[in-house]
Amino acid sequence: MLRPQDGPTRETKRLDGLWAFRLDAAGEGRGAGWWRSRLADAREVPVPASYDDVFADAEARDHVGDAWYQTTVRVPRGWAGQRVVLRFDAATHRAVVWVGDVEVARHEGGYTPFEADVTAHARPGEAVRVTVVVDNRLSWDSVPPGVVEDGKQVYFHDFYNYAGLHRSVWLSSTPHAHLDDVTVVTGLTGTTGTVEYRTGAGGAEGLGTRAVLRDDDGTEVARAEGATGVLTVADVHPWRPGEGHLYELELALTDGPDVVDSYRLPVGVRTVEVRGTQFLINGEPFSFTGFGKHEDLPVRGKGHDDVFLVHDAALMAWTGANSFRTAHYPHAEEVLDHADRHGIVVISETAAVGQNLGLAAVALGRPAQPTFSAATIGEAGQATHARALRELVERDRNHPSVVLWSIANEPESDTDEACAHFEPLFALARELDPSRPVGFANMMFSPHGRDRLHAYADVVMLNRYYGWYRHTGDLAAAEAALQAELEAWATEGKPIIVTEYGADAVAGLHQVVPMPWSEEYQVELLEMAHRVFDRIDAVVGEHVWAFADFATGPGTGRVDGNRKGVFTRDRRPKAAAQLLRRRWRGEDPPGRPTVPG
Ligand code: BDP
Repeated sequence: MLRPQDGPTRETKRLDGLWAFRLDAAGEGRGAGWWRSRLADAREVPVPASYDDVFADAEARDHVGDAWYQTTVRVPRGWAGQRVVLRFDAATHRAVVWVGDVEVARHEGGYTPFEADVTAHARPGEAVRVTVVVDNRLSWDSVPPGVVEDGKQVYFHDFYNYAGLHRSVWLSSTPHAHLDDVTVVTGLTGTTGTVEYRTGAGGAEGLGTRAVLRDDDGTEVARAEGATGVLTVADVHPWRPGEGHLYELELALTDGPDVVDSYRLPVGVRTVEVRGTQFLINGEPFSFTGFGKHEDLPVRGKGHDDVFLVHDAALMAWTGANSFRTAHYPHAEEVLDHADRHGIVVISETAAVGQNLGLAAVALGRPAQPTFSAATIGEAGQATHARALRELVERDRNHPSVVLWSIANEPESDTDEACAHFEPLFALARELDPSRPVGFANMMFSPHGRDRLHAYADVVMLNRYYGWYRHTGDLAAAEAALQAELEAWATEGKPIIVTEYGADAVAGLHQVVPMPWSEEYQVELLEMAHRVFDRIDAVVGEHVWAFADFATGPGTGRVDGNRKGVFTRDRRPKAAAQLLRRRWRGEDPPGRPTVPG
């Protein structure tokens, strides 16, 4: 699947804006055929956005089940004779789509795109009705998992279950003979770069394929013929952290001298490799500094927003962060495009979070249940996880910013059943993308000596809360415990990235003698962790949890959401932001905020 784009042979029309909307907690719409006519009793909802917080009522906020979206779009007249495609960048968590009266698509998984060829149902020059039903329920078979009990959605992860059309919706045209897939893998040998490309096409029998690579000033640097090939770039300008140099690969389907279809893909030439305890980018050791980051905003929920895309990147740059993890699901593709252009390094994660009922028993008081079993996450849940991983890799594999796949966040990782669930997923990730390392974020209950999944991973990724959930308020004990555990992990001979560490802090709560929840305690906890990281060579990454405060479900440990943000939910810095800037940029605040790139 290729993303919609405007070019000599393709056009796009974004369907964002206000759509008609109706909640359907009783689940009547599917039986009654609500897509067959104008949605009755509808209110307006913005797309893209979560619907949960925009209406200021509990009905939307606590909704469980179907929600209906509808709009009308006029198919451009100029698209006559073209193939017309309808695409959703995300519909959380699953959707069915109709054009007019006809079902055109069904998709499971809230954070990856899907599309339908709607040529037969969308006549150029005419208006068509597009109806979508989005279901926010989580089950044992979904990723992430959950259960509906007494009409209430229960889930085992620590962020609000926002739902809706979170990203753009597109109508687009392509020629009937069209490129429909491209994969690039890049290499570096000395000053020479290589771009290995593989294309797929539909209805293109008898047509040729041409690949032309241009530098950012438009100069052609390499060209090849064929659906697959290798382009060689002398004196290559690599993509590297902090400098997102991109070439442009123009692919064309050709009929003799004529171009039938053409598609452009930005390409960063870089390599990623794990060697011993080092994480190498372009053969050079790389240390991750940055955050675990949610897509989470007041009112918008998980709706993508370019304002905060740019603003959050500016704030991360202000702290000196060079990277972030897309916790705990694939983020909007615009975020990765931006990271590509600005040399921001990304760990890309599936939405497999909360696959840990041992943790749920302790943290949420859930009954003890096996996580991976026929009655809980079984074969169907495993198949959904595999599909989510496949869709993530297929979506993100051409982004130079993405250097590491995270298969899951804090799953159960110390049982035979966990091994049986995960071993095939690690194999799948490697089969889909042999060019990137693979890992998962391990949780504290599975320390070194107990965890078994790290054996499959290239990188040890640890979420550790010494000084917060353990040794609360006792940073001396926390320091000794963190040191001992990291030393044990270092014996594995793999790079260690601490993918989460941190403390809640309510902005404005200050204490001379720091206690948990104050800004000072958050600073002291981070300083403690940094002392430990600096003593252990195998630690090649520190991602503070979290970039900003974010919404969660209700809980006695949450004050209007999770407060482990270094920034508040409205992006004001806590004292910890200043500390990170000093550590990561070596500069004393206050300084001038800088926009990356
Ligand atoms: C970790 C999770 C993260 C939570 C965090 C916390 O990976 O999603 O928000 O802890 O408790 O367990 O703040």
